[in-house]
Amino acid sequence: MPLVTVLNGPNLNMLGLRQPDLYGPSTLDDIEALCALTAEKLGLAIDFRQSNLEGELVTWIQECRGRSAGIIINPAGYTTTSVAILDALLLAEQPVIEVHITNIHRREEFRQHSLISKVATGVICGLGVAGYALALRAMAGLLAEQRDSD
Ligand code: DHK
Repeated sequence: MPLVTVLNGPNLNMLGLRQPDLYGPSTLDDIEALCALTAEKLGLAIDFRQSNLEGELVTWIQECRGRSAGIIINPAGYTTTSVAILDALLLAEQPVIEVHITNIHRREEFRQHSLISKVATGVICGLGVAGYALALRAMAGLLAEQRDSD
């Protein structure tokens, strides 16, 4: 089964408590369960992780090279600032889907300019935690296309 790495950036471990009016009531454990169920239906394996540390995320992305088939990432607060995460994603050489729970384009201006989008095949934002399941579906399609063209 192709392995998809699902990475979550800072403060996403606080979902459920964090501004539920914006981010909704689901916890990160709920999102992991949703991803596990969705991946199983799609015939994908997942490695689901969260870190508050930029360097740890960079190391995990480096480890994806040659290990996983695709990366789904909610870079959270590192979206607009992390050249290090951008560079790591570039060298992973696999499809990247960027997810945001909220619609960052309806929020403060400083949230709207994603560096990560420069390397993302696609971006899903504003659809709540369902965005993770949608990203997995899209990733299954991308990986199937890749397999067909090999
Ligand atoms: C999550 C965060 O932590 C914010 O820093 C982003 C994103 C938005 C989200 O919608 O999932 O600006």
